Amino acid sequence: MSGKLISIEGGEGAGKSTVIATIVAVLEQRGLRVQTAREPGGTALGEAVRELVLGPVQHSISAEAELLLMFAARAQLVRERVLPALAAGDWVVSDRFTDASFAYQGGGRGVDSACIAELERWVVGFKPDITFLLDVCVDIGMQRARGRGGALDRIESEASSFFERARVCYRQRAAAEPARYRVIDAGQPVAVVVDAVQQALQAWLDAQT
Ligand code: Z5A
Repeated sequence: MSGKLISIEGGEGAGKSTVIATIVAVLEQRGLRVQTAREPGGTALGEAVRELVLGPVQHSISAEAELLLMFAARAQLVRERVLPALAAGDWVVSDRFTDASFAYQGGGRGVDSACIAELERWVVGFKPDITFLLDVCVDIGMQRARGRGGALDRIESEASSFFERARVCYRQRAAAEPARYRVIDAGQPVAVVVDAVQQALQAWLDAQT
């Protein structure tokens, strides 16, 4: 099987980290070579952008600047890691990808989705082969994320209405692209969420061969 890109999306505290470990394990059990990445991040430039957009800042960042920074990190990740990996037959599991820009900068900040779609076309040029959306209500996700302790980053410090808008956008995108998206009810216990992801992934993998 040729390499493919799998992305995991969802609000904060949705359980992406837990699910990614499961996805990697399923793929490796099938003898596939797997690389993981996160967005923003995954390259030296991307991690520097991550620090810039999520870390404590003394200056303001406009919605448009934030969007372009996300795409700068993505441009580097795609060229430095994703495309070479896929060309070598490796699979890439990414903690967030372009859908996050539609959800957070589009839904959350109100940037015109047509501008984001144009950046996606120009900078990336493709979509993940499959996207798992871990859908959980904002209050529960926030409780989980805050339960881990530590300081909130710049985006985590936004009001819950921002995350509500991002969630609506994610769900609308999933409804518009049912062939690519698998929506998982991430409000359930971890074991149930992991099982749901495993089943959806195995079924999709079986259909690829
Ligand atoms: N962002 C953007 O604005 N535009 C973009 O284009 C991109 C990103 C790419 C970085 O994302 C931020 O960048 C993000 C969007 C923005 N900001 N926000 N919000 P990130 O993925 O690095 O950060 P995050 O979404 O805040 O990650 P997170 O809070 O770490 O979420 P998670 O990985 O999904 O959660 P987790 O670490 O797996 O779980 C959180 C806790 O909940 C942990 O203690 C778990 O044990 C617990 N947990 C997980 N699942 C469950 C269940 N099912 N039941 C009970 N407890 C659970």
